[in-house]
Amino acid sequence: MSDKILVTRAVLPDINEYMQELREVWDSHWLTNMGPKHEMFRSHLKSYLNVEDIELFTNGHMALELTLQAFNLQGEVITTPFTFASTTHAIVRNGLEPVFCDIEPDNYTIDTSKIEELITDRTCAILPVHVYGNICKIEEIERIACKYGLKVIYDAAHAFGEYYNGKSIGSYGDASCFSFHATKVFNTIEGGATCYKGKELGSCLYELKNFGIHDAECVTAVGANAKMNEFCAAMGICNLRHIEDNIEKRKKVVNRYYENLKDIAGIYLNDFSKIERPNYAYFPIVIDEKIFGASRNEVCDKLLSKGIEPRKYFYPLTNSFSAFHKKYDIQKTPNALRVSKRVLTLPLYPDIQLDIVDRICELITKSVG
Ligand code: T4K
Repeated sequence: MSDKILVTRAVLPDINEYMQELREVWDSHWLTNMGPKHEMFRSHLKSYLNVEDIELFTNGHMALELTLQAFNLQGEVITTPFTFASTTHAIVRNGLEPVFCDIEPDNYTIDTSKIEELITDRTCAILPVHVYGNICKIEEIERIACKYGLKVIYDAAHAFGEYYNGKSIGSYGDASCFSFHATKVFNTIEGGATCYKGKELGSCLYELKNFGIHDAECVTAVGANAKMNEFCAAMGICNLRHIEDNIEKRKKVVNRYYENLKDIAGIYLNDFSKIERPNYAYFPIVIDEKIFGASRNEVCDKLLSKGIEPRKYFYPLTNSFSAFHKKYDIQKTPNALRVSKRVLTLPLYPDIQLDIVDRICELITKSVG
């Protein structure tokens, strides 16, 4: 498409490997509606993620939206605004009210010390986000949820394959939702999944992604069409074979960024050492203009002028979206506001050349003055 270095680059298997899977799809003429590739991928994924059960969806957003629907919630959901539009939209599209909690200043996940003050008699759930693969304070969230009888649905879109306390990240909460979008550590072109426990919830998720159809003559819910098709499932089967290799390559890129940027005053790096099995999904830097000497926007513009496209994930905050007509006070989430104005996510994908990483870091350093 261009010689630009973009924030990420979709990971693809060898085309022949994918063609081999597609040949079977061609032979079967079965393209979607939970076909053989869907079932095979689901089974491989369940064992890779080491979770009790899993349901596939057409994308990560529908996994979130339909999982919320499956719990039949009403009222308020405590969440964070430092995330992709999807998290907040999934709440609002279910007729629920997002209540925005601030984030931790250092790992950008929900600040659990501020959750309880937001709980009202209308609170029904907490929807925390493992931003950039940084794991939320799970024990504290569980303690609060248990005390107030709340559901916990994790947005684990960035946390594919990660672990916490020896357990798969997908096994926490009432459910955890992943994204397999083209831009993610692991992709199925478009795709997503919900990890859950219990047959009843499983049947509900299965039906909700297929219009709420229970059987040919019985429709029990107003569901959506959110089924993963066979082409996406086939991509998942292929990409899953190479996931460890790709994460290892990402690690090398992250290490190189670290070597180059770790001692620069005013640039704060994500602490991957705190993650049990990091997937190196994103490389965010937070720039303090007063100390570093140039602002996030100046650094971004400098890189853009040289054909490098970092992204401001996640700016603006979701609670400031014009879609909500100033309904939410962004001053109530000051850490989120501060980070969103200072964060820049640098290019990261398995095959990015290390000399390009060096060049990006050099340009960042030279942004000053
Ligand atoms: N929750 C969270 C916390 C999320 O971050 C997301 C998605 C979701 C939920 C919802 O999951 P999904 O429904 O999307 O499965 C991208 C992704 O589209 C989105 O999946 C992701 N988060 C978000 C953080 O980033 P954009 O609007 O920035 O994408 P775009 O098209 O600008 O692409 C970014 C870069 O990726 C491009 O510069 C180049 C590269 N790219 C992109 C595409 C589409 C490729 O290399 N190949 C491609 O096919 O949202």
